[in-house]
Amino acid sequence: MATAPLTVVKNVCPLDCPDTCSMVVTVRDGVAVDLRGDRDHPFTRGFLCQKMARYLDRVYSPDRLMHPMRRVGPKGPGRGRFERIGWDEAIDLIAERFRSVAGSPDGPQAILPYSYYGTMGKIQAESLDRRFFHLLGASKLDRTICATAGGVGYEYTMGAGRLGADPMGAVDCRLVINWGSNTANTNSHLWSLMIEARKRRGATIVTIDPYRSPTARRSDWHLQPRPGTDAALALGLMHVIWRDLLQDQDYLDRGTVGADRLRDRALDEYPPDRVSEITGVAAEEIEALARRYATEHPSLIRVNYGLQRHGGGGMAVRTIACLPAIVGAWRHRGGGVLLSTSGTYGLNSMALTRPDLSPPGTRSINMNRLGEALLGELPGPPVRALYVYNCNPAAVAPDQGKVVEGFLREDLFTVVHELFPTDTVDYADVVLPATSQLEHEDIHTSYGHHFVMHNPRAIAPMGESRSNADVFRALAARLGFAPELFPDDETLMRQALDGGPALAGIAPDRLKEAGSIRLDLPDDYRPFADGVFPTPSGKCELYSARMEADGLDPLPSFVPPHEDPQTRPELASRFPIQLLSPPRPQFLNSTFANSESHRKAAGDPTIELSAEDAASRGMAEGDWAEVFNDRGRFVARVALTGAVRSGSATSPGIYWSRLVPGGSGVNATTSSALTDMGGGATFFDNLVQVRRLDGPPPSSPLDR
Ligand SMILES: Nc1nc2c(c(=O)[nH]1)N[C@H]1C(S)=C(S)[C@@H](COP(=O)(O)OP(=O)(O)OC[C@H]3O[C@@H](n4cnc5c(=O)[nH]c(N)nc54)[C@H](O)[C@@H]3O)O[C@H]1N2
Ligand SMILES: Nc1nc2c(c(=O)[nH]1)N[C@H]1C(S)=C(S)[C@@H](COP(=O)(O)OP(=O)(O)OC[C@H]3O[C@@H](n4cnc5c(=O)[nH]c(N)nc54)[C@H](O)[C@@H]3O)O[C@H]1N2
Ligand SMILES: [Mo]
Repeated sequence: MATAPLTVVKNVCPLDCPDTCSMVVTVRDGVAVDLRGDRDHPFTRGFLCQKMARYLDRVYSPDRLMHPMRRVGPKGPGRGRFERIGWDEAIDLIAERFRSVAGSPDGPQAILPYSYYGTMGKIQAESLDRRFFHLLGASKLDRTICATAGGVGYEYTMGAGRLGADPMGAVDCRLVINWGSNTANTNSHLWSLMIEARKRRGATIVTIDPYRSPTARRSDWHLQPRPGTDAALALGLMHVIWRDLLQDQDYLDRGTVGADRLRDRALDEYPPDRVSEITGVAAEEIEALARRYATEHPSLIRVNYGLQRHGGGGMAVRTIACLPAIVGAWRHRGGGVLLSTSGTYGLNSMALTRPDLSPPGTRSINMNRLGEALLGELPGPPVRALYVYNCNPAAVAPDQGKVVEGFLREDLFTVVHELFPTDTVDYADVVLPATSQLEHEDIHTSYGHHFVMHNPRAIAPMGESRSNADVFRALAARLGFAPELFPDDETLMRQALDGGPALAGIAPDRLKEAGSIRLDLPDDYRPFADGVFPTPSGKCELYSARMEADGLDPLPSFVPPHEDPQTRPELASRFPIQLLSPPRPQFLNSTFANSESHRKAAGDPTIELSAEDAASRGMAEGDWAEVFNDRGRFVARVALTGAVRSGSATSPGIYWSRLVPGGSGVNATTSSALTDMGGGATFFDNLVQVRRLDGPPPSSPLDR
């Protein structure tokens, strides 16, 4: 905490974003008065995104939750339903309820923790919370809402889910492909390196996205496939590369297994004409991109999350991950594919989270099936107590109608630890106030660069707020758990950093002093330049025996979306529009969607339609429309941006239901069906119908 009247500290952006920025914060008399991007940090390079530039508004927002509360009114949105209580009473209420559920015939597995990455900090997001729920014997949560489909597909191929090209090397590239990646918004510091590559090396920036996203608009070349058809597109590229003998045969021979079998499949089954039919991308474009990809080096494919959120998302990422090996892109500085860098760290997450403390045989619940879990549709005991932190599931989880129906259960005991009165807080029995990133200590890794970072506490906690780790210490003490398993932050930091070779020499003291330290990696980091991969065969597995053993196609193939108009014509006759719902640049998932300035910049919820689809429904720009399917509905304003093809639509999110007309968000229509691998979410695999709303839009829940 600041003792001198004026201090300058370096904090770390807590958001779930690959950039993990270093922020310079000025504190005067204990109050943070300025916050900006760190000029000295090699990846942050002096700028913050439009969301975080106003983080101080969030820290000092009058809407912050300032003290614990318990529910006195009915569950659901509406004012005056909570009353203030003290921390002791709150901890007592939770401990008592956990004890009684654990001691009942349903047992401790009727308790479910539910969290994601409201903060990415290791201490606040995955340390004492895990230990606490393991010791309690609670159900485990499979954290699948974001990255597991592609992570598993990539891992089968490469042997590690989160090792890839060095993002800093993007500046050296001559060809950059944003594949299902809205890089300009969701990874803006990598985008700035891509722009620099364009300036310095004349790099061509390509974007592959069914939506003409801000990134696509600013690229040199935009390919616009039908949603969920990326694996077919990648196989079409392979067809052309092998047909025209453009492959890097030396790299294929040394660094891969199964090249001949993959070549045969690509040549036999994925000629450009057929791929064009599946994807809607012209055969000439497929030919042209294949030729450029095979011959222009260094080339980077930034494969991100957009294409993973479909039924075949795992296979799509696996297929794309094969491409650099076929053309030898890994040889070059900056070349290859980048999904995530987080596997480079080797942080000791076992020591932090202690999975050994969980009783053997404890069930795991897939977080994408929260609705089913709360409505008793999954095997095992019912969920009777839920503890939510770092997450806003009432807004972000799929099949919102089901999730809300579950949350409304009178017999469900729900705790929500939050900074703000979110949609999820509306259903809480006990609300706990959380600290912001300036108010607690943490350490950070990143999934988009290679620095380890320390976040000091810069100001005192606002009101009575407490950090996640502090609350678990208090709960553990009340339940009589061994205190040595709930040590101070310093000890946790030391345990986490006692990890793999890339962390050599990075101890808490040195990290605190430096703020940010690059992992012990060569300057010219090229993880697979020599064709050696951490797979069972030691090579890039174009053919995967492990996939075969797991009952999957061992070769890359096209797995259509669950709700694909080509393969589900009967469904598409009722719901003809494929709806994508990626985040808006002003929001971070649902974070900031309650902030006045961010909401003003974002405007009302919109649905972007093609002019043709709008006209055939009698809709014009700005009209309110109802978007619906068998799962649910939401309302949004029609926007004719020219950014989508007929038959698809985009509704950027994620708005809070309690703050929008109609009281539900885009996730009222999304499905809790899972991906082919990794149990991932299929948010963008979503057929809907759209109709014009006559008259004014319905009121929002808080207007009632
Ligand atoms: N501003 C901002 N930044 C963020 C976030 C945020 O909410 N706001 N969220 C953070 C988080 S948690 C994550 S996981 C990342 C996500 O980062 P990105 O992966 O960039 O995420 P999206 O914007 O969801 O999807 C990227 C693009 O994929 C497209 N897409 C959808 N379906 C398909 C498809 O079938 N094929 C192809 N080729 N493209 C498709 C979408 O139209 C979208 O433009 O961003 C992080 N950064
Ligand atoms: N339709 C659709 N749905 C999506 C997506 C999409 O693109 N389309 N994106 C998906 C993706 S990629 C993701 S990652 C998920 C993200 O879903 P969430 O992880 O729920 O992310 P946020 O909406 O940012 O909510 C995080 C919450 O954590 C709180 N928080 C922040 N710091 C702390 C802290 O220190 N302690 C506590 N207790 N709370 C804290 C914030 O106030 C915020 O309300 O959403 C998914 N949902
Ligand atoms: Mo995410």
